[in-house]
Amino acid sequence: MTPKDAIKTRAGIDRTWWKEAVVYQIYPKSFNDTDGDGIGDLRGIERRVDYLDDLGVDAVWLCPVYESPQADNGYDISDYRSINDAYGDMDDWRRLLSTLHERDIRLIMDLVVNHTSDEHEWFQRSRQGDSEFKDYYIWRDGTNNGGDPPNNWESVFGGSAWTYDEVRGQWYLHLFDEKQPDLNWRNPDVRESVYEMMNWWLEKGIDGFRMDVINLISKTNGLPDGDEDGGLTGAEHFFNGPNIHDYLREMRDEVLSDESLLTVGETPGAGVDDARTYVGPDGDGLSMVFQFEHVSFDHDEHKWDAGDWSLVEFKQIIAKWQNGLADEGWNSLYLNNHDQPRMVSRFGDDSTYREESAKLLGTLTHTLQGTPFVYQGEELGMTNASFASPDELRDVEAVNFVEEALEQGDAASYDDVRDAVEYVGRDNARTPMQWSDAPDAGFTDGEPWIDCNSNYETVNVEHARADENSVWHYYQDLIELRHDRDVLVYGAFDLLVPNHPAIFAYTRTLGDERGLVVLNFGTDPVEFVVPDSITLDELELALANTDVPTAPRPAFELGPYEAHVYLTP
Ligand code: TEU
Repeated sequence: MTPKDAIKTRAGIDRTWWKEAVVYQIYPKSFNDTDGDGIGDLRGIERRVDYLDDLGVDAVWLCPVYESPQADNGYDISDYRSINDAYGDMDDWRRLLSTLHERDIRLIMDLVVNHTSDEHEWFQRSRQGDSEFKDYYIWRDGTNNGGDPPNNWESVFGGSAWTYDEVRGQWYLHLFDEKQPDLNWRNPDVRESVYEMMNWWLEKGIDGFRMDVINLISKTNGLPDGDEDGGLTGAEHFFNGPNIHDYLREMRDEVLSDESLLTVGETPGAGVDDARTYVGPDGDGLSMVFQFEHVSFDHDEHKWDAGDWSLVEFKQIIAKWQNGLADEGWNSLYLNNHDQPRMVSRFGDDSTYREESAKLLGTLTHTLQGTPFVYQGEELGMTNASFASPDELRDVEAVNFVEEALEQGDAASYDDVRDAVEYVGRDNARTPMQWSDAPDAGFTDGEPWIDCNSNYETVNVEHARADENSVWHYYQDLIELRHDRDVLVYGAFDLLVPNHPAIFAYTRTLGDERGLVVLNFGTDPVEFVVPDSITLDELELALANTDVPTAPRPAFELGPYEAHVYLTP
Protein backbone atom coordinates (compact mmCIF):
# COMPACT_ATOMS: atom_id res chain seq x y z
CA MET A 1 0.00 0.00 0.00
CA THR A 2 1.38 3.40 -0.87
CA PRO A 3 0.33 6.30 1.36
CA LYS A 4 -1.84 7.49 -1.49
CA ASP A 5 -3.74 4.18 -1.75
CA ALA A 6 -7.51 4.19 -1.33
CA ILE A 7 -7.59 7.96 -1.23
CA LYS A 8 -9.35 9.85 -3.95
CA THR A 9 -7.72 12.54 -6.06
CA ARG A 10 -8.89 16.12 -5.60
CA ALA A 11 -11.14 15.55 -8.60
CA GLY A 12 -12.73 12.57 -6.86
CA ILE A 13 -11.07 9.73 -8.75
CA ASP A 14 -10.15 6.55 -6.88
CA ARG A 15 -6.40 6.17 -6.83
CA THR A 16 -4.81 3.03 -8.23
CA TRP A 17 -1.11 2.47 -7.53
CA TRP A 18 -0.28 1.06 -10.94
CA LYS A 19 -1.86 4.01 -12.69
CA GLU A 20 0.42 6.33 -10.75
CA ALA A 21 3.48 4.15 -11.17
CA VAL A 22 6.43 4.33 -13.53
CA VAL A 23 7.65 0.83 -14.40
CA TYR A 24 11.26 0.04 -15.27
CA GLN A 25 11.85 -2.92 -17.58
CA ILE A 26 14.93 -5.06 -16.97
CA TYR A 27 16.35 -7.44 -19.56
CA PRO A 28 18.46 -9.47 -17.14
CA LYS A 29 20.89 -10.90 -19.66
CA SER A 30 22.16 -7.41 -20.44
CA PHE A 31 21.71 -5.48 -17.21
CA ASN A 32 24.61 -6.16 -14.83
CA ASP A 33 27.01 -9.09 -14.57
CA THR A 34 28.66 -9.80 -11.21
CA ASP A 35 30.32 -13.17 -11.81
CA GLY A 36 32.25 -12.43 -14.98
CA ASP A 37 30.48 -14.92 -17.27
CA GLY A 38 29.44 -12.11 -19.61
CA ILE A 39 25.75 -12.58 -18.76
CA GLY A 40 23.84 -10.34 -16.38
CA ASP A 41 22.53 -11.87 -13.15
CA LEU A 42 20.11 -11.36 -10.26
CA ARG A 43 22.85 -10.20 -7.88
CA GLY A 44 23.75 -7.64 -10.50
CA ILE A 45 20.21 -6.32 -10.43
CA GLU A 46 20.15 -6.32 -6.64
CA ARG A 47 23.27 -4.16 -6.60
CA ARG A 48 21.49 -1.62 -8.76
CA VAL A 49 18.32 -1.32 -6.74
CA ASP A 50 19.60 1.94 -5.25
CA TYR A 51 20.10 3.16 -8.80
CA LEU A 52 16.46 2.42 -9.60
CA ASP A 53 15.37 4.06 -6.38
CA ASP A 54 17.37 7.20 -7.20
CA LEU A 55 15.77 7.34 -10.63
CA GLY A 56 12.42 7.18 -8.83
CA VAL A 57 10.65 4.22 -10.44
CA ASP A 58 7.88 2.37 -8.62
CA ALA A 59 8.04 -1.10 -10.12
CA VAL A 60 10.32 -3.40 -12.08
CA TRP A 61 9.18 -5.70 -14.85
CA LEU A 62 11.74 -8.46 -14.95
CA CYS A 63 12.01 -10.30 -18.28
CA PRO A 64 12.22 -14.11 -17.89
CA VAL A 65 14.84 -15.44 -15.45
CA TYR A 66 13.52 -19.01 -15.33
CA GLU A 67 15.38 -22.14 -16.28
CA SER A 68 15.72 -22.16 -20.03
CA PRO A 69 17.98 -23.36 -22.83
CA GLN A 70 17.89 -19.71 -24.01
CA ALA A 71 16.86 -20.37 -27.59
CA ASP A 72 14.88 -17.12 -27.31
CA ASN A 73 16.72 -15.57 -24.35
CA GLY A 74 14.49 -17.07 -21.71
CA TYR A 75 11.13 -16.84 -23.52
CA ASP A 76 11.60 -20.60 -23.88
CA ILE A 77 11.08 -21.87 -20.34
CA SER A 78 12.05 -25.39 -19.31
CA ASP A 79 11.10 -25.02 -15.65
CA TYR A 80 8.73 -22.29 -14.43
CA ARG A 81 9.70 -22.85 -10.81
CA SER A 82 13.44 -22.47 -10.95
CA ILE A 83 15.97 -19.83 -11.92
CA ASN A 84 18.34 -20.11 -14.86
CA ASP A 85 21.84 -20.96 -13.55
CA ALA A 86 23.51 -18.06 -15.31
CA TYR A 87 21.20 -15.66 -13.43
CA GLY A 88 21.64 -17.23 -9.98
CA ASP A 89 19.22 -19.22 -7.85
CA MET A 90 15.99 -18.92 -5.92
CA ASP A 91 17.79 -17.39 -2.91
CA ASP A 92 19.18 -14.64 -5.12
CA TRP A 93 15.69 -14.05 -6.46
CA ARG A 94 14.20 -13.85 -2.96
CA ARG A 95 16.87 -11.37 -1.91
CA LEU A 96 16.17 -9.25 -4.97
CA LEU A 97 12.46 -9.21 -4.15
CA SER A 98 13.02 -8.12 -0.58
CA THR A 99 15.62 -5.51 -1.54
CA LEU A 100 13.13 -4.03 -4.01
CA HIS A 101 10.28 -4.14 -1.51
CA GLU A 102 12.43 -2.43 1.14
CA ARG A 103 12.60 0.52 -1.27
CA ASP A 104 8.87 0.30 -2.06
CA ILE A 105 9.62 -0.90 -5.56
CA ARG A 106 7.25 -3.61 -6.72
CA LEU A 107 8.19 -6.62 -8.83
CA ILE A 108 6.31 -7.76 -11.92
CA MET A 109 7.35 -11.15 -13.31
CA ASP A 110 7.16 -12.21 -16.95
CA LEU A 111 4.58 -14.91 -17.61
CA VAL A 112 5.25 -16.94 -20.76
CA VAL A 113 2.45 -19.46 -21.16
CA ASN A 114 1.59 -19.46 -24.84
CA HIS A 115 4.48 -21.89 -25.14
CA THR A 116 7.20 -23.62 -23.15
CA SER A 117 10.63 -24.80 -24.15
CA ASP A 118 10.78 -28.16 -25.94
CA GLU A 119 13.06 -29.11 -23.04
CA HIS A 120 10.25 -28.62 -20.50
CA GLU A 121 9.29 -31.86 -18.81
CA TRP A 122 5.71 -31.44 -20.06
CA PHE A 123 6.90 -31.48 -23.66
CA GLN A 124 9.32 -34.33 -23.11
CA ARG A 125 6.53 -36.45 -21.67
CA SER A 126 4.06 -35.28 -24.28
CA ARG A 127 6.24 -36.38 -27.17
CA GLN A 128 6.60 -39.79 -25.49
CA GLY A 129 2.81 -40.04 -25.49
CA ASP A 130 2.67 -40.17 -21.66
CA SER A 131 -1.09 -40.32 -20.98
CA GLU A 132 -1.05 -37.40 -18.52
CA PHE A 133 0.75 -35.03 -20.89
CA LYS A 134 -0.26 -36.36 -24.30
CA ASP A 135 -2.55 -33.40 -25.02
CA TYR A 136 -0.48 -30.66 -23.37
CA TYR A 137 0.67 -29.40 -26.77
CA ILE A 138 -0.88 -29.06 -30.21
CA TRP A 139 -0.04 -32.24 -32.10
CA ARG A 140 -1.37 -33.17 -35.55
CA ASP A 141 -0.67 -35.61 -38.34
CA GLY A 142 0.78 -34.06 -41.44
CA THR A 143 -0.95 -33.68 -44.79
CA ASN A 144 0.18 -35.48 -47.94
CA ASN A 145 0.53 -38.80 -46.14
CA GLY A 146 2.13 -37.05 -43.21
CA GLY A 147 4.94 -35.53 -45.23
CA ASP A 148 3.76 -31.91 -45.12
CA PRO A 149 2.79 -29.69 -42.19
CA PRO A 150 -0.85 -29.91 -41.02
CA ASN A 151 -1.63 -26.38 -42.27
CA ASN A 152 0.02 -23.32 -43.79
CA TRP A 153 0.52 -21.28 -40.60
CA GLU A 154 3.78 -19.38 -40.36
CA SER A 155 6.04 -18.87 -37.37
CA VAL A 156 6.66 -15.29 -36.23
CA PHE A 157 10.36 -16.11 -36.53
CA GLY A 158 10.08 -17.32 -40.13
CA GLY A 159 9.21 -20.61 -41.84
CA SER A 160 6.40 -23.04 -41.03
CA ALA A 161 4.82 -22.96 -37.58
CA TRP A 162 5.03 -26.77 -37.50
CA THR A 163 7.89 -29.15 -36.81
CA TYR A 164 7.82 -32.91 -37.20
CA ASP A 165 8.83 -34.82 -34.11
CA GLU A 166 10.41 -38.23 -34.75
CA VAL A 167 9.70 -39.54 -31.28
CA ARG A 168 5.97 -38.92 -31.42
CA GLY A 169 5.65 -39.36 -35.16
CA GLN A 170 3.52 -36.21 -35.40
CA TRP A 171 3.86 -32.49 -36.01
CA TYR A 172 3.69 -29.91 -33.20
CA LEU A 173 2.70 -26.27 -33.47
CA HIS A 174 5.12 -23.49 -32.55
CA LEU A 175 4.11 -19.92 -33.35
CA PHE A 176 7.68 -18.86 -32.47
CA ASP A 177 10.89 -20.89 -32.63
CA GLU A 178 10.78 -24.66 -33.04
CA LYS A 179 12.18 -24.84 -29.52
CA GLN A 180 9.01 -23.07 -28.30
CA PRO A 181 6.09 -25.52 -28.70
CA ASP A 182 2.64 -23.98 -28.12
CA LEU A 183 0.66 -25.21 -25.14
CA ASN A 184 -2.80 -26.61 -25.80
CA TRP A 185 -5.07 -24.25 -23.87
CA ARG A 186 -8.13 -26.31 -24.81
CA ASN A 187 -6.88 -28.90 -22.35
CA PRO A 188 -8.22 -28.01 -18.86
CA ASP A 189 -5.20 -29.73 -17.27
CA VAL A 190 -2.87 -27.32 -19.04
CA ARG A 191 -4.85 -24.37 -17.74
CA GLU A 192 -4.90 -25.78 -14.22
CA SER A 193 -1.12 -26.34 -14.31
CA VAL A 194 -0.56 -22.76 -15.45
CA TYR A 195 -2.82 -21.32 -12.75
CA GLU A 196 -1.09 -23.40 -10.07
CA MET A 197 2.25 -22.08 -11.22
CA MET A 198 0.99 -18.47 -11.21
CA ASN A 199 -0.37 -18.86 -7.69
CA TRP A 200 2.96 -20.33 -6.60
CA TRP A 201 4.69 -17.13 -7.72
CA LEU A 202 2.05 -14.88 -6.19
CA GLU A 203 2.49 -16.62 -2.85
CA LYS A 204 6.13 -15.57 -2.98
CA GLY A 205 4.96 -11.99 -2.86
CA ILE A 206 5.24 -10.66 -6.39
CA ASP A 207 3.09 -7.74 -7.48
CA GLY A 208 1.87 -8.78 -10.88
CA PHE A 209 2.59 -10.30 -14.27
CA ARG A 210 3.54 -9.11 -17.71
CA MET A 211 1.87 -11.70 -19.93
CA ASP A 212 3.78 -12.69 -23.02
CA VAL A 213 1.65 -12.86 -26.22
CA ILE A 214 -1.36 -13.61 -24.07
CA ASN A 215 -3.84 -12.98 -26.90
CA LEU A 216 -2.31 -15.84 -28.90
CA ILE A 217 -3.22 -18.67 -26.53
CA SER A 218 -6.55 -19.56 -28.17
CA LYS A 219 -6.44 -21.07 -31.66
CA THR A 220 -9.41 -21.52 -34.02
CA ASN A 221 -10.93 -24.97 -33.63
CA GLY A 222 -9.85 -27.32 -36.39
CA LEU A 223 -6.77 -25.22 -37.14
CA PRO A 224 -7.91 -24.15 -40.66
CA ASP A 225 -5.46 -22.83 -43.24
CA GLY A 226 -4.69 -19.13 -42.99
CA ASP A 227 -5.10 -16.43 -45.60
CA GLU A 228 -1.84 -16.21 -47.51
CA ASP A 229 -2.43 -12.69 -48.78
CA GLY A 230 -2.12 -11.04 -45.41
CA GLY A 231 0.98 -10.58 -43.27
CA LEU A 232 1.68 -13.55 -41.03
CA THR A 233 -0.18 -16.52 -42.50
CA GLY A 234 -2.62 -17.98 -39.97
CA ALA A 235 -2.65 -14.92 -37.72
CA GLU A 236 -6.44 -14.57 -38.04
CA HIS A 237 -6.69 -18.01 -36.39
CA PHE A 238 -4.52 -17.31 -33.41
CA PHE A 239 -4.53 -13.54 -32.68
CA ASN A 240 -7.46 -12.76 -30.34
CA GLY A 241 -8.79 -16.31 -30.85
CA PRO A 242 -12.27 -17.68 -30.10
CA ASN A 243 -11.84 -18.76 -26.44
CA ILE A 244 -9.47 -16.07 -25.32
CA HIS A 245 -11.99 -14.37 -23.04
CA ASP A 246 -13.04 -17.63 -21.40
CA TYR A 247 -9.41 -18.40 -20.61
CA LEU A 248 -8.60 -14.94 -19.29
CA ARG A 249 -11.74 -14.82 -17.15
CA GLU A 250 -11.00 -18.25 -15.76
CA MET A 251 -7.47 -17.06 -14.99
CA ARG A 252 -8.86 -14.00 -13.27
CA ASP A 253 -11.12 -16.13 -11.10
CA GLU A 254 -8.47 -18.72 -10.28
CA VAL A 255 -5.45 -16.46 -9.88
CA LEU A 256 -5.91 -12.74 -10.36
CA SER A 257 -8.85 -11.78 -8.18
CA ASP A 258 -6.64 -9.42 -6.12
CA GLU A 259 -7.25 -6.15 -7.91
CA SER A 260 -4.09 -4.56 -6.56
CA LEU A 261 -1.99 -6.72 -8.90
CA LEU A 262 -0.57 -5.11 -12.01
CA THR A 263 -1.30 -7.25 -15.05
CA VAL A 264 -0.19 -6.19 -18.48
CA GLY A 265 -0.99 -8.40 -21.42
CA GLU A 266 1.25 -8.27 -24.45
CA THR A 267 -1.22 -8.26 -27.34
CA PRO A 268 0.20 -8.04 -30.85
CA GLY A 269 -2.51 -7.52 -33.43
CA ALA A 270 -5.03 -6.15 -30.91
CA GLY A 271 -6.89 -3.00 -31.93
CA VAL A 272 -8.36 -0.58 -29.45
CA ASP A 273 -11.72 -2.39 -29.52
CA ASP A 274 -10.00 -5.68 -28.70
CA ALA A 275 -8.09 -3.95 -25.93
CA ARG A 276 -11.32 -2.77 -24.33
CA THR A 277 -12.42 -6.39 -24.04
CA TYR A 278 -9.21 -7.37 -22.26
CA VAL A 279 -8.83 -4.57 -19.73
CA GLY A 280 -10.82 -3.24 -16.82
CA PRO A 281 -13.56 -4.73 -14.66
CA ASP A 282 -16.02 -4.89 -17.59
CA GLY A 283 -13.43 -6.67 -19.71
CA ASP A 284 -11.29 -9.62 -18.68
CA GLY A 285 -9.78 -7.64 -15.83
CA LEU A 286 -6.25 -6.99 -17.07
CA SER A 287 -4.83 -3.67 -15.89
CA MET A 288 -3.61 -2.78 -19.37
CA VAL A 289 -2.15 -4.22 -22.56
CA PHE A 290 0.92 -3.57 -24.66
CA GLN A 291 -0.50 -2.64 -28.04
CA PHE A 292 1.64 -2.62 -31.17
CA GLU A 293 0.07 -0.13 -33.57
CA HIS A 294 2.43 2.72 -32.77
CA VAL A 295 5.50 0.49 -33.14
CA SER A 296 4.50 -1.17 -36.38
CA PHE A 297 3.18 1.68 -38.51
CA ASP A 298 6.68 2.36 -39.85
CA HIS A 299 6.82 -0.99 -41.56
CA ASP A 300 4.70 -3.07 -43.92
CA GLU A 301 3.16 -6.39 -43.06
CA HIS A 302 6.65 -7.78 -42.75
CA LYS A 303 8.59 -6.03 -40.06
CA TRP A 304 11.84 -6.06 -42.03
CA ASP A 305 10.34 -3.88 -44.78
CA ALA A 306 10.91 -0.92 -42.55
CA GLY A 307 10.34 2.51 -43.90
CA ASP A 308 9.37 6.06 -43.19
CA TRP A 309 6.78 7.24 -40.74
CA SER A 310 4.85 10.45 -40.39
CA LEU A 311 4.16 12.34 -37.21
CA VAL A 312 0.56 12.96 -38.28
CA GLU A 313 -0.12 9.22 -38.43
CA PHE A 314 1.78 8.63 -35.19
CA LYS A 315 -0.39 11.24 -33.44
CA GLN A 316 -3.54 9.70 -34.87
CA ILE A 317 -2.62 6.31 -33.46
CA ILE A 318 -1.68 7.66 -30.04
CA ALA A 319 -4.84 9.79 -29.86
CA LYS A 320 -7.01 6.85 -30.90
CA TRP A 321 -5.64 4.78 -27.99
CA GLN A 322 -5.77 7.69 -25.54
CA ASN A 323 -9.42 8.35 -26.37
CA GLY A 324 -10.37 4.70 -26.86
CA LEU A 325 -9.29 3.67 -23.37
CA ALA A 326 -10.03 6.93 -21.58
CA ASP A 327 -13.21 5.86 -19.82
CA GLU A 328 -12.99 2.09 -19.94
CA GLY A 329 -9.55 0.73 -19.33
CA TRP A 330 -6.07 2.15 -19.19
CA ASN A 331 -3.08 2.55 -21.51
CA SER A 332 0.47 1.32 -21.22
CA LEU A 333 2.96 3.90 -22.51
CA TYR A 334 6.12 2.68 -24.21
CA LEU A 335 8.22 3.50 -27.24
CA ASN A 336 10.78 0.72 -26.93
CA ASN A 337 11.44 -2.55 -25.15
CA HIS A 338 13.58 -5.68 -25.65
CA ASP A 339 11.80 -6.47 -28.95
CA GLN A 340 11.93 -3.01 -30.45
CA PRO A 341 14.72 -0.76 -31.65
CA ARG A 342 15.90 2.05 -29.39
CA MET A 343 13.29 4.83 -29.47
CA VAL A 344 15.77 7.66 -29.95
CA SER A 345 17.09 6.00 -33.12
CA ARG A 346 13.61 5.33 -34.42
CA PHE A 347 11.54 8.38 -33.47
CA GLY A 348 14.24 10.89 -32.58
CA ASP A 349 17.68 11.82 -33.83
CA ASP A 350 20.45 9.64 -32.43
CA SER A 351 23.31 11.86 -33.57
CA THR A 352 23.19 15.68 -33.31
CA TYR A 353 20.06 15.83 -31.14
CA ARG A 354 20.42 12.58 -29.23
CA GLU A 355 19.89 14.13 -25.81
CA GLU A 356 17.19 16.60 -26.85
CA SER A 357 15.19 13.97 -28.68
CA ALA A 358 15.59 11.36 -25.92
CA LYS A 359 14.19 13.92 -23.49
CA LEU A 360 11.37 14.82 -25.86
CA LEU A 361 10.31 11.19 -26.25
CA GLY A 362 10.47 10.68 -22.49
CA THR A 363 8.28 13.74 -22.09
CA LEU A 364 5.71 12.12 -24.34
CA THR A 365 5.56 8.79 -22.48
CA HIS A 366 5.40 10.49 -19.08
CA THR A 367 2.69 13.02 -19.90
CA LEU A 368 0.13 10.89 -21.73
CA GLN A 369 -2.65 9.08 -19.88
CA GLY A 370 -1.44 5.60 -18.93
CA THR A 371 1.43 3.89 -17.17
CA PRO A 372 4.91 4.71 -18.50
CA PHE A 373 7.36 1.85 -19.03
CA VAL A 374 11.04 2.83 -19.15
CA TYR A 375 13.23 0.25 -20.87
CA GLN A 376 16.73 -0.10 -19.39
CA GLY A 377 19.11 2.43 -20.90
CA GLU A 378 16.29 4.61 -22.23
CA GLU A 379 17.02 6.95 -19.32
CA LEU A 380 20.50 7.47 -20.80
CA GLY A 381 19.30 7.95 -24.36
CA MET A 382 20.92 4.68 -25.46
CA THR A 383 20.87 4.26 -29.24
CA ASN A 384 20.65 1.46 -31.79
CA ALA A 385 23.86 -0.46 -32.25
CA SER A 386 25.81 -1.32 -35.36
CA PHE A 387 26.12 -4.91 -36.58
CA ALA A 388 28.85 -4.98 -39.19
CA SER A 389 28.62 -8.71 -39.74
CA PRO A 390 25.88 -11.31 -39.23
CA ASP A 391 28.22 -13.02 -36.71
CA GLU A 392 27.53 -10.14 -34.35
CA LEU A 393 23.79 -10.90 -34.28
CA ARG A 394 22.43 -12.96 -31.39
CA ASP A 395 18.65 -12.81 -31.80
CA VAL A 396 17.06 -15.91 -33.31
CA GLU A 397 14.60 -13.73 -35.26
CA ALA A 398 17.35 -11.65 -36.91
CA VAL A 399 19.58 -14.65 -37.53
CA ASN A 400 16.71 -16.51 -39.24
CA PHE A 401 15.78 -13.46 -41.28
CA VAL A 402 19.30 -12.97 -42.62
CA GLU A 403 19.70 -16.69 -43.37
CA GLU A 404 16.37 -16.84 -45.17
CA ALA A 405 17.04 -13.69 -47.19
CA LEU A 406 20.37 -15.11 -48.38
CA GLU A 407 18.96 -18.58 -49.06
CA GLN A 408 15.96 -17.30 -50.99
CA GLY A 409 18.05 -14.87 -52.99
CA ASP A 410 16.27 -11.77 -51.60
CA ALA A 411 19.71 -10.53 -50.62
CA ALA A 412 23.02 -11.12 -52.37
CA SER A 413 25.01 -10.43 -49.22
CA TYR A 414 24.48 -9.30 -45.63
CA ASP A 415 25.02 -5.71 -46.72
CA ASP A 416 21.68 -5.81 -48.56
CA VAL A 417 19.77 -6.47 -45.34
CA ARG A 418 22.03 -4.70 -42.88
CA ASP A 419 19.95 -1.49 -42.90
CA ALA A 420 16.81 -3.42 -42.02
CA VAL A 421 18.57 -5.28 -39.20
CA GLU A 422 20.00 -2.07 -37.82
CA TYR A 423 16.64 -0.29 -38.03
CA VAL A 424 14.26 -2.84 -36.47
CA GLY A 425 16.36 -5.77 -35.23
CA ARG A 426 15.80 -6.77 -31.62
CA ASP A 427 19.51 -6.97 -30.80
CA ASN A 428 19.58 -3.16 -30.91
CA ALA A 429 17.85 -3.05 -27.56
CA ARG A 430 19.75 -5.96 -26.08
CA THR A 431 23.31 -4.63 -26.02
CA PRO A 432 24.66 -4.31 -22.45
CA MET A 433 23.48 -1.55 -20.13
CA GLN A 434 26.09 1.22 -20.20
CA TRP A 435 27.19 1.85 -16.62
CA SER A 436 30.53 3.61 -17.15
CA ASP A 437 33.37 4.17 -19.59
CA ALA A 438 35.27 1.17 -18.19
CA PRO A 439 35.84 -1.72 -20.62
CA ASP A 440 32.55 -3.22 -21.81
CA ALA A 441 30.69 -0.31 -20.27
CA GLY A 442 31.25 -1.66 -16.77
CA PHE A 443 28.64 -4.34 -17.53
CA THR A 444 31.00 -7.31 -17.06
CA ASP A 445 34.59 -8.24 -16.24
CA GLY A 446 34.31 -11.07 -18.74
CA GLU A 447 33.39 -11.31 -22.40
CA PRO A 448 29.86 -9.92 -22.90
CA TRP A 449 27.41 -12.31 -24.61
CA ILE A 450 26.67 -9.54 -27.13
CA ASP A 451 28.97 -6.61 -27.96
CA CYS A 452 28.45 -3.27 -26.28
CA ASN A 453 27.32 -0.29 -28.29
CA SER A 454 30.50 1.53 -29.23
CA ASN A 455 29.21 4.83 -27.82
CA TYR A 456 29.48 3.66 -24.20
CA GLU A 457 32.49 5.86 -23.49
CA THR A 458 30.24 8.91 -23.71
CA VAL A 459 26.76 7.49 -23.13
CA ASN A 460 26.82 5.88 -19.69
CA VAL A 461 25.35 6.14 -16.21
CA GLU A 462 28.43 7.59 -14.56
CA HIS A 463 28.66 10.49 -17.01
CA ALA A 464 24.92 11.04 -17.05
CA ARG A 465 24.64 11.26 -13.28
CA ALA A 466 27.55 13.70 -13.11
CA ASP A 467 25.93 16.01 -15.66
CA GLU A 468 22.89 17.81 -14.31
CA ASN A 469 21.61 18.48 -17.84
CA SER A 470 21.68 14.83 -18.85
CA VAL A 471 18.82 12.71 -20.11
CA TRP A 472 19.08 10.80 -16.81
CA HIS A 473 18.38 13.85 -14.65
CA TYR A 474 15.57 14.88 -16.96
CA TYR A 475 13.97 11.45 -16.51
CA GLN A 476 14.30 11.84 -12.77
CA ASP A 477 12.44 15.17 -13.07
CA LEU A 478 9.78 13.65 -15.33
CA ILE A 479 9.10 10.81 -12.91
CA GLU A 480 8.94 13.19 -9.99
CA LEU A 481 6.58 15.49 -11.84
CA ARG A 482 4.30 12.60 -12.68
CA HIS A 483 4.25 11.54 -9.05
CA ASP A 484 3.42 15.08 -7.95
CA ARG A 485 0.69 15.91 -10.39
CA ASP A 486 -2.51 13.89 -10.67
CA VAL A 487 -3.46 15.71 -13.84
CA LEU A 488 -0.58 13.98 -15.65
CA VAL A 489 -1.84 10.59 -14.49
CA TYR A 490 -5.63 10.82 -14.56
CA GLY A 491 -6.31 13.92 -16.66
CA ALA A 492 -8.31 13.69 -19.89
CA PHE A 493 -6.27 13.91 -23.10
CA ASP A 494 -7.12 16.26 -25.95
CA LEU A 495 -5.00 16.42 -29.07
CA LEU A 496 -4.19 19.84 -30.51
CA VAL A 497 -3.05 20.64 -34.08
CA PRO A 498 -3.57 17.05 -35.35
CA ASN A 499 -2.39 17.87 -38.87
CA HIS A 500 0.74 19.76 -37.96
CA PRO A 501 3.64 17.80 -39.50
CA ALA A 502 6.17 18.54 -36.73
CA ILE A 503 4.34 19.54 -33.55
CA PHE A 504 2.80 17.03 -31.16
CA ALA A 505 0.73 19.05 -28.70
CA TYR A 506 -2.07 18.16 -26.31
CA THR A 507 -3.80 19.21 -23.14
CA ARG A 508 -4.55 17.21 -20.01
CA THR A 509 -7.51 18.16 -17.83
CA LEU A 510 -8.55 16.97 -14.40
CA GLY A 511 -11.14 19.07 -12.58
CA ASP A 512 -9.59 22.51 -12.24
CA GLU A 513 -6.09 21.22 -13.04
CA ARG A 514 -4.81 21.62 -16.55
CA GLY A 515 -1.68 20.70 -18.49
CA LEU A 516 -0.34 21.70 -21.89
CA VAL A 517 2.43 19.69 -23.58
CA VAL A 518 4.12 20.94 -26.74
CA LEU A 519 6.77 18.87 -28.53
CA ASN A 520 8.72 19.69 -31.69
CA PHE A 521 9.43 16.38 -33.43
CA GLY A 522 12.01 17.73 -35.82
CA THR A 523 15.25 19.58 -36.39
CA ASP A 524 13.71 22.74 -37.89
CA PRO A 525 12.46 25.46 -35.55
CA VAL A 526 8.65 25.72 -35.61
CA GLU A 527 6.12 28.18 -34.28
CA PHE A 528 3.32 27.04 -32.00
CA VAL A 529 0.24 29.21 -31.73
CA VAL A 530 -1.66 28.46 -28.52
CA PRO A 531 -5.33 27.80 -29.35
CA ASP A 532 -7.88 30.28 -27.94
CA SER A 533 -9.47 27.56 -25.84
CA ILE A 534 -6.44 27.60 -23.54
CA THR A 535 -6.20 30.19 -20.77
CA LEU A 536 -2.56 31.17 -20.81
CA ASP A 537 -2.63 33.08 -17.53
CA GLU A 538 -3.28 29.97 -15.52
CA LEU A 539 -0.30 28.02 -16.90
CA GLU A 540 3.30 27.90 -15.71
CA LEU A 541 6.28 26.07 -17.09
CA ALA A 542 6.75 22.81 -15.17
CA LEU A 543 9.51 21.25 -17.25
CA ALA A 544 11.34 21.81 -20.53
CA ASN A 545 14.37 20.21 -22.16
CA THR A 546 15.92 23.60 -22.86
CA ASP A 547 15.85 27.07 -21.31
CA VAL A 548 12.50 28.73 -21.96
CA PRO A 549 10.48 31.50 -20.29
CA THR A 550 8.43 30.37 -17.32
CA ALA A 551 5.04 31.19 -18.85
CA PRO A 552 3.74 30.30 -22.30
CA ARG A 553 3.16 33.16 -24.74
CA PRO A 554 0.28 33.28 -27.26
CA ALA A 555 2.73 32.11 -29.93
CA PHE A 556 6.23 30.81 -29.42
CA GLU A 557 9.03 29.14 -31.30
CA LEU A 558 10.36 25.70 -30.48
CA GLY A 559 13.89 24.73 -31.45
CA PRO A 560 14.99 21.27 -32.60
CA TYR A 561 13.32 18.55 -30.49
CA GLU A 562 12.27 21.09 -27.92
CA ALA A 563 9.72 19.88 -25.36
CA HIS A 564 7.66 22.02 -22.96
CA VAL A 565 5.27 20.97 -20.22
CA TYR A 566 3.02 23.68 -18.71
CA LEU A 567 0.74 23.06 -15.74
CA THR A 568 -1.64 25.02 -13.59
CA PRO A 569 0.26 25.76 -10.35
O1 TEU B 1 7.07 -11.03 -28.28
C1 TEU B 1 5.99 -11.26 -29.12
C2 TEU B 1 5.93 -10.64 -30.47
O2 TEU B 1 4.99 -10.93 -31.16
C3 TEU B 1 6.94 -9.75 -31.05
O3 TEU B 1 7.28 -8.65 -30.33
C4 TEU B 1 8.07 -10.55 -31.53
O4 TEU B 1 8.95 -10.84 -30.51
C5 TEU B 1 8.87 -9.96 -32.64
O5 TEU B 1 9.57 -8.85 -32.19
C6 TEU B 1 8.09 -9.67 -33.85
O6 TEU B 1 8.93 -9.17 -34.79
C7 TEU B 1 7.16 -11.79 -27.12
C8 TEU B 1 8.43 -11.48 -26.37
O7 TEU B 1 8.41 -10.14 -25.95
C9 TEU B 1 9.58 -11.81 -27.25
O8 TEU B 1 10.81 -11.43 -26.70
C10 TEU B 1 9.55 -13.29 -27.51
O9 TEU B 1 10.53 -13.63 -28.44
C11 TEU B 1 8.19 -13.75 -28.03
O10 TEU B 1 7.10 -13.18 -27.35
C12 TEU B 1 8.04 -15.23 -27.86
O11 TEU B 1 7.95 -15.55 -26.52
